[in-house]
Amino acid sequence: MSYKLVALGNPLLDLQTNVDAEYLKKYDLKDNDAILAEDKHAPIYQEVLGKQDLHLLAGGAAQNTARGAQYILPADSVVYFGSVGKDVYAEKLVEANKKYGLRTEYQIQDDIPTGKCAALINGAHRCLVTDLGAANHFTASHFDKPENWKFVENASHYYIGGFHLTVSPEAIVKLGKHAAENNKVFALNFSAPFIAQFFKDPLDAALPYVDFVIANESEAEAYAESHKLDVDPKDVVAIAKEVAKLPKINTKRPRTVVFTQGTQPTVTVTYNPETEDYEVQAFNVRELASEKVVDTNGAGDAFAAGFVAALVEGKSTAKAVDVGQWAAALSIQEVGPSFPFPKQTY
Ligand code: 26A
Repeated sequence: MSYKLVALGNPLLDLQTNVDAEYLKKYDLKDNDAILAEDKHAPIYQEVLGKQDLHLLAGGAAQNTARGAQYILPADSVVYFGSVGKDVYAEKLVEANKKYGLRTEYQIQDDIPTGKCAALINGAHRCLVTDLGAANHFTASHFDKPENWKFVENASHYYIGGFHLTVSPEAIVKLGKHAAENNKVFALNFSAPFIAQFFKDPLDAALPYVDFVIANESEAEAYAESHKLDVDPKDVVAIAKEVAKLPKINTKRPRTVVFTQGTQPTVTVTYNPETEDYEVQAFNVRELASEKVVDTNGAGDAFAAGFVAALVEGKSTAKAVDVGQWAAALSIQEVGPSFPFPKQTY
């Protein structure tokens, strides 16, 4: 059966360019962050368009993951939902997705431009400043269209970018309910520290549906702080245990929490509510010579792509982490959230 994986997120075009520390400071930006643009950031988009080293790349965190999962899986495996405008930016996204064979079922906004993300690269770090544009106007009603809901019903796995919690928590819960009621696999990425900090309520409302949480160490820390967990905010295993044991609607599946930590080991924690036991595992990342690293924009999305693709293939959590780490290593050797062609296989 085709289109086993349905992904939902904010489709964005990445405007990627190199900047120095001074540029980030001028706009009050951290060197490794992902934020929604405020008015004071508006000039950035004009400035980057004038830069010699500008790359226009298909972005949007969950869209990157969807493209990456389709890169790994057989043809016609992944369908992605989100909202775009009617403009050249959307055409660029369609073109990139076509190259990977990713099917998109966009909700199209007539009068709102496609979202964009200034991906400001500073050495090994990347700061992402997003103007959501049309992506902010996605509505759960898109799934009321029978042709779209058919994809949802047909799929076995769902992947949600946590960034979409700022847009349509209703759409996320709609998919989560369907997954839980039909014992299908539902995965959510925390996406960025600001989601746990400022979108705590929609995040908490989505978590009961989630079988797999995927996040990095700074998102884990933000979760621990915003939820006032009584743990060391640097202790990813302790935080993963807290998240893994949160109430769950589909009791036929345990919850697994996966925390990546850059070049430090990836940690997974699975909670078994019957025995009240935790299975804790740690997996070293693949070593990559520093001169091979082109940029880390999209590394986390690529990890999620490999992880979720392996789940779709019915692989174990351990194998899924391995495929995730393989995909991340591939992607950081490319400019932006991309994979190499001709295609590589793991
Ligand atoms: C709501 N926000 C801030 C966002 C994003 C986002 N994708 C969805 N929503 N901010 C940055 N990104 C994307 O993250 C990718 C790297 O992980 C960027 O477009 C970039 O491709």
